[in-house]
Amino acid sequence: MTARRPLRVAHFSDLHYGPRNLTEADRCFGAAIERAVHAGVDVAVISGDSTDHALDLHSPSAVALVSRVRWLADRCPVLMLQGTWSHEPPGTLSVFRALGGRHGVHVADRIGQVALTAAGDWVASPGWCFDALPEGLVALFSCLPSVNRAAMAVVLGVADAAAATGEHVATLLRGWAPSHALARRCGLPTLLVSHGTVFGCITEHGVPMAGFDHEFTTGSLFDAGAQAVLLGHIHRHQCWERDDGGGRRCIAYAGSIGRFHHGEAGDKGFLRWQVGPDSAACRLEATPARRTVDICFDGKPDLAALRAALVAQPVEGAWVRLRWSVPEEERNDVDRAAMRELLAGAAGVQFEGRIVPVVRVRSAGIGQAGAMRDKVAAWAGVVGARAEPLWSCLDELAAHRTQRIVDDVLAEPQPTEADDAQRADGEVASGLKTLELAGDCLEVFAGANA
Ligand SMILES: [Mn+2]
Repeated sequence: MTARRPLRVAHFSDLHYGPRNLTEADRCFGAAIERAVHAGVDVAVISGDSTDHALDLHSPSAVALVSRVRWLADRCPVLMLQGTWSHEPPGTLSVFRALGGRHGVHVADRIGQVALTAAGDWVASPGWCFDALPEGLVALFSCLPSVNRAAMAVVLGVADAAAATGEHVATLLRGWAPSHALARRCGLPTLLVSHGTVFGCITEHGVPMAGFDHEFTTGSLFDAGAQAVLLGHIHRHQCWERDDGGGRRCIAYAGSIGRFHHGEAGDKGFLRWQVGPDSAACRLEATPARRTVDICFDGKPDLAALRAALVAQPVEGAWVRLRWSVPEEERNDVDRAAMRELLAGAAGVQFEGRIVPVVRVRSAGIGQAGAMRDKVAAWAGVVGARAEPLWSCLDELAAHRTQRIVDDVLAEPQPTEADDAQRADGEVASGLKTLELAGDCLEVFAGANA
């Protein structure tokens, strides 16, 4: 490796190994590292969230991830950065220090710098920054693991931690600038590796992140003075460039290695970087991430419309999410079996039905009424109904067993068509109203007796 040509870096991120993602993560990461090695990269960086959550050592996900990283370490030096603490609980990455391999794996789980030597070894700074650059280095890496929000809250207080985090991070990044400038003067590529949110970035679901508690701004990252900024955390690839006299500099999220959720836009992959002392450029290399398809219905899913949609966009081998929203009374009319049959060629099908609940008027004051008769009157007042017909129902409920009432109602002569015709519309409406009232009244009654 010579320092003359740009350093070739493979940048992987957000692998999220875990039982739920194993197939997708391992297919994509496996393809990515093979491609990176085939392209002859000098060094590999994994910028956080290698795991999705704490993994047992005997889990297939742990075995698969360890095997892949070992395979990589046999071919080039590897730098692994600590990601979000809930995804990688403290200590998760320690096992990779003992992995062995032809090259070392540097685990960056604290703030610090690390030099890559011509022999492909890692030399870590004792503190947060090198006092003097070590001998024989070919590239300088500054590492800021995911900021531990809980630790920040302990140190700064809960109220101040969120907003103050960005300021502390900016101070640290500026603190690294002199060492980056020194390395650049020595003709060395400088790289900053971190994991967090850049103000104004766009998530994989198209949401702009514009809160005031994000770790970074593009300004604070460029102020670190590194030529390349390799980021993890946001699962969508995106980059920012600047050329302000120090040559082209670039900040980039690699994005997640695979497509782990429905609705994620854009290609998935890893980044191939070329970083020189005064230049940086990256390019996304796509991984064989799974294809997802969203089909949405405003109301009840329409099978004819679904058939038409599948002709327009075949879902063979894709992961399909079908969404609908129906009023509560139509919830049982959705034919899931028929839809499943139409989607038989898909690799996976996820149904997301939203039930729009029936909104009931709360009867204010009903709780204060003592007697059941008063409760019914209060309720009738709120909904504008006549209470009198219900009082006779109440009396009957108090006097007779339910079955007896039902039997009596069924024994009554059914109205003839002539009777029906005689009824005024208003009476029908009032009858319906009374039935509704009776239903609610029974609920109240049952509640009172419970
Ligand atoms: Mn992640």
